[in-house]
Amino acid sequence: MTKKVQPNVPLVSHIFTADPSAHVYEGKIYIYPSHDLDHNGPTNDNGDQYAMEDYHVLSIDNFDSPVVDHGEVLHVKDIPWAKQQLWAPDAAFKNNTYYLYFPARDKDDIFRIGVATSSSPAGPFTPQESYIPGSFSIDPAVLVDEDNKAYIYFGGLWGGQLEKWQTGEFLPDAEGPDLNAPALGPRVAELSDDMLTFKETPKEISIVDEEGNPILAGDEERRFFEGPWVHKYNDYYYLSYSTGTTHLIAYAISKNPMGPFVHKGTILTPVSGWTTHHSIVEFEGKWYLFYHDCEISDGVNHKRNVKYTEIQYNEDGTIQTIDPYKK
Ligand code: FUB
Repeated sequence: MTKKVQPNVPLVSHIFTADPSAHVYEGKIYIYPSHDLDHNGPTNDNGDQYAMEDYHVLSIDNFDSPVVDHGEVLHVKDIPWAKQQLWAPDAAFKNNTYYLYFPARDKDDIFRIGVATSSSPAGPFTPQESYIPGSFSIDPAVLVDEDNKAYIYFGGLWGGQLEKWQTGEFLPDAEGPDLNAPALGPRVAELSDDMLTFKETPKEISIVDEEGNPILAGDEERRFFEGPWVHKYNDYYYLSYSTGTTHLIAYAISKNPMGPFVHKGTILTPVSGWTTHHSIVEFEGKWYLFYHDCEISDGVNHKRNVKYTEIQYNEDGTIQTIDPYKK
């Protein structure tokens, strides 16, 4: 157990953590992060530095409480289909069961998305024998909507391999679209009622500007890169995501969980380190952004720490941009 949490301060420092997916379960905030490995292996655009092997679950009773680390809840050696790289996970609750969705490379080095289940939000989680049929790429995020339908959003460029799936099959040498062509969007699929398979072939989400024109691949301040997250506010679906190379968390809104989504602005300006990855959650009437930077390692990209800060909406539903280092 660590001392009381504070905004914009690493939640824990006894392990490296990243990609926090926060949810309120049983009246507490549960955080499902990646668990960064302390190693000196290769670093490249393929993401080999992110060599994670297991997941821990963190929780806080509220924002005046210490953080509880519930320990290792799933290890790659216990996932029959997975070879390596347990990247950004998310959790969902339905059917009286907690589901952990996670990406990993399969035995052919292709990223797939798996599911593991538990009767407790703190795990441990038991993985399914195989990955979700038809799944690919990284960064799953699941929204269980008010009508109890569940949607899984996923995708990531570069190491996340999304470029390689443009035809619907894995083409190892495929490149991203021309810079003047529409950017690749994250994928979405409704989940089956048992939450273990896709109900349909995943669709590509279109992100457009205020005039309805698709955001282009060369528009790196606004185009999707990785880390999709969807939350609901005032009957709108908010899709937020990392812009990767420009290090922003951007967002777009829609009345439909499958889009198209209209780009609205920036939620978070760049943090220390190359990546950030976030989630947004409501707790006791306020809204919070969980994200990561590299403060505890002084900027080493694969030794990250999760943090949180409050977000504010304007009256028109837009979100105020946060500078994570502004005092
Ligand atoms: O943590 C590994 C990868 O880095 C995640 O899957 C991406 O979103 C980025 O944060």
